[in-house]
Amino acid sequence: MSEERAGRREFMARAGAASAVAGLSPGLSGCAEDEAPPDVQTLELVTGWIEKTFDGERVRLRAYDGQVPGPTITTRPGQLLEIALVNELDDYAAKSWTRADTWNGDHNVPHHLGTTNLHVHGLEVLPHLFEPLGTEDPAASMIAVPPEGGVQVYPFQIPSDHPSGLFWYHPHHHGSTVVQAVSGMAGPIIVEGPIDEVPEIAAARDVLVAVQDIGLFRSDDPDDPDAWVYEPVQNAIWQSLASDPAARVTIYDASTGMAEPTPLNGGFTTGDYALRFYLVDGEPFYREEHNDGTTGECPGGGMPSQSCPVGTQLGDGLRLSIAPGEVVRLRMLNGCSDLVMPMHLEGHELHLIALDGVNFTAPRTITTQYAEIWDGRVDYSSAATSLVLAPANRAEFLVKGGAPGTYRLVQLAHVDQQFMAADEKVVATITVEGEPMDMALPTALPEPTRHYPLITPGELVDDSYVVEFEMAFPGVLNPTVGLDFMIGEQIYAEHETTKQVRLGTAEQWTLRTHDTMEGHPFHVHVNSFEVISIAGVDQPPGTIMDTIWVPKPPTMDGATEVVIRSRYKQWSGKSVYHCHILPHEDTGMMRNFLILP
Ligand SMILES: [Cu+2]
Repeated sequence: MSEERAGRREFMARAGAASAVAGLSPGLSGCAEDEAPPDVQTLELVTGWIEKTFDGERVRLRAYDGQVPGPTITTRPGQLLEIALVNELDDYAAKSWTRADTWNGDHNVPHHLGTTNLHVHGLEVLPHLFEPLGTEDPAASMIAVPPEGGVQVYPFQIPSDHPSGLFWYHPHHHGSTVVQAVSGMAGPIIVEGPIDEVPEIAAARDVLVAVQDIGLFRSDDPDDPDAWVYEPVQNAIWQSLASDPAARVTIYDASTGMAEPTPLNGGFTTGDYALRFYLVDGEPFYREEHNDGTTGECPGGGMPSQSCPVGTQLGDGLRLSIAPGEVVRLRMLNGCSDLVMPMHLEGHELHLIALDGVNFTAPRTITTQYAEIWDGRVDYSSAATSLVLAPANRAEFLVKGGAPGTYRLVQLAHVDQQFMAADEKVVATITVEGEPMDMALPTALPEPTRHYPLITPGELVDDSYVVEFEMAFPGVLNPTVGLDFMIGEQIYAEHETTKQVRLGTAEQWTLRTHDTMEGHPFHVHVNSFEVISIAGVDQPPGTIMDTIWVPKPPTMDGATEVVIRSRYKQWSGKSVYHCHILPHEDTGMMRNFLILP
């Protein structure tokens, strides 16, 4: 153990003691003597670089605790989950590059790529993006844990009525979120609780299906030119549509106002990489590379033909063997930076029990249908024909083994739903084999009490707020990035807060795409929402999510709307909502809002 490490352990011990004495956990301080001792879990997450080999390529990744995905954190309602985030990323010291001197100071341009923080996505805990934790100051700054040893302790009090299900964690420092997340920094969180005690669920094998993408370019390090890494020099932009390979990577020059060509291999990208791997539970199952701009054709014809990702399936994805009649519980995370995943399971019904960690009161049985190209429909009722997981969505579903055979869990191909067309990918392969079993499916599930009773129209104090996603090309507000990703025709302003809500009230918001050529996934922190309707299609009561795909408008000047309702239940403070396509978020598609006590 290094001295530095020992110092940290000491710090952790002190942090634990401090929380007990100084009341870092206000929810626990009033315990009567005859009550059970406080339930506290203290853990450390350490960020740092690791190296792996994917499909014969040597890749350098950013990781939590040396793992991709990061370690699964298991917690439960009522627990004080104290996480010390220790940042051991480097100070972005790529050997051949200068760093901060190329940053123009605009926070909607990728910057401070070694600085990080932590977001526990979907957990209904105190607002934790701005400092100090839970601050109600509308002008508060975002938590920025510096590289090379910065530490931030997060005392997350898990509410006693917190839903039990699958959540996840990832970095959320504006300007470095996508670079870190698409390098490997993401991990699952499982909240245990009432859903696990349903006998049919307790009897089922629990299988994690965590999907991530890893975006890469050839290293510019002269000492390590064969490695793949995502290390864009600040302001170096990957010109994915440039037909001249020599002009692929440019750096914006404020003196000329032009993006000037560079000899660099990689720059910041709003979605496409020289090489990308898709991982399931850390193993690559799909490889995507750019053609060279002179050969090859773009799959699906969704993009100009000179430059596009061309993909190859690697193996069968996650392999799962189940018996005929056996029930397994799959928990799937779409942790990808930008890919919407419409899912189809061959030969089997999906018995959907939860979305985004909040279970329904009864399973919804969905018969997904194969399509060569997904039709773009998003529906979470039993009439759905695919299970759509936007970036950041989770779905928990039961599968009961049918006739012996091999069945694929497929992400359907799509064209024109997003900026890039997406090929079909096999995420998992289920082999039904062996001695038959006779396991039952549940018919009723425990009510997730935190969200019940559901919000009634009479409870709404505001039903007119609109969140509108727009894009502009070329970028006017963000010329360095070259594209404007906006909400309400503005890009992100860290110190401004325009929307306020009040604890104890509920609101209905309309999410809308307009002036954009793709769909955008809306995510809001602190309180999950009930989805009322998607593109005019009513959703079943109790469809509680924290992220929802807002499909693209039918025409650029048309609009598609999603209607949601949220109750501001427990935590006040400054928080955010944003697009969960991470390159969009990092370059401006985010807004602050304030939950007033
Ligand atoms: Cu977006």
